[in-house]
Amino acid sequence: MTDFERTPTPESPGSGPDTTRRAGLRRLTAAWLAPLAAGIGAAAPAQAQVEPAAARRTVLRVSTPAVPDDWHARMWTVLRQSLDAAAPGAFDVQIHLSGTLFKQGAEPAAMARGNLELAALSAADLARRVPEFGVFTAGYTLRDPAHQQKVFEGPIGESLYRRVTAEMDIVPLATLYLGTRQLNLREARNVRTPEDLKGLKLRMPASREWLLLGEALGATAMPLAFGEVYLALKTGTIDAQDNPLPTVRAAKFHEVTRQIVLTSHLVDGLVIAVSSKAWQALDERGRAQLRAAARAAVAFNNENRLKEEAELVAFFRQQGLQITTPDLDSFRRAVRQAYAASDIGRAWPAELLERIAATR
Ligand code: KDO
Repeated sequence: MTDFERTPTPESPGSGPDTTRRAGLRRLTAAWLAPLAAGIGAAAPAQAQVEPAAARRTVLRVSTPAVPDDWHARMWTVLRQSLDAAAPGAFDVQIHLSGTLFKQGAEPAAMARGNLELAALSAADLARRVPEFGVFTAGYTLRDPAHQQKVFEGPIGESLYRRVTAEMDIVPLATLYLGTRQLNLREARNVRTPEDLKGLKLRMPASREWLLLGEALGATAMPLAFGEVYLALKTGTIDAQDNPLPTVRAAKFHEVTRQIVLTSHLVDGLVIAVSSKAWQALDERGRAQLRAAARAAVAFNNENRLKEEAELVAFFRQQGLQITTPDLDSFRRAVRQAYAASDIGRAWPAELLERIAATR
């Protein structure tokens, strides 16, 4: 499955004087050809029948930095299939992978501007406008995938989703399990405590929340886009990266690294969201269909990811990587202290963290 179909963006061909000239030319050619077409019959009427139906389809553009082989890239095809089955011909889901339409982190702004309809957004993306969402960027907040799903499916998720819609003009539909993030090192080293990561150049996604997490783990955090990580590991620009194991495999980071340290520092998730503009253009039925399709996509992703996550330690060992487990208590302690000392952590309502911890 490779889905790289590109739609015209405002910057790309499709507007401007050149297009106007081309459209004029097309009209002239059509006028010139019309008698001929009428003479031979079929072509012109068939065209006339197709166009109005196509014009009524709801276009949903998806942009994601995910690589084609990762579950949260493949799930978009499940979403498309679910919509096609529920409402044949009603939706046109256009999937752009590997950051080919918008770069990582640019999706919320593109959605608010009306240039993008669907995306899976990180907690760090959402925290920019809804700071409480940042609690999900903090190490060791969520216990495991089941805890994550309970929190997002319950009153906490519901009220945070409402805040996101009010502040960002996007409507969250469901939250997927991205996996549990682990450290992945270019050269093997003995890592027992955060002290052992001192001086290690650890790539993190580019936002202050992500960088805080990298520093809290004891490393020197360096911001870099996901699409640049493979090369940076290969050339030694960075010493390490962190991601869930299924992503390490899908992006082939194991080819350019020698060790995985099972810190399990973040039970990570992404929020599938639609732009408010696209949402408002749908009737009740269309909204229910889209919500159900997002849930089907999440179920597909979660099921496959959990299964694969359980198998990957053996796979990476086979590939020659060292897999080690550090002293997790010392990592938890260091992370807790780092967040307590930072402005970002102090800004989160303590009551929210308590309610998350109390969710069973
Ligand atoms: C990454 O850049 O490390 C990250 O895992 C961060 C996530 O929030 C998400 O953007 C993810 O990349 C992409 O979907 C690529 O898998």
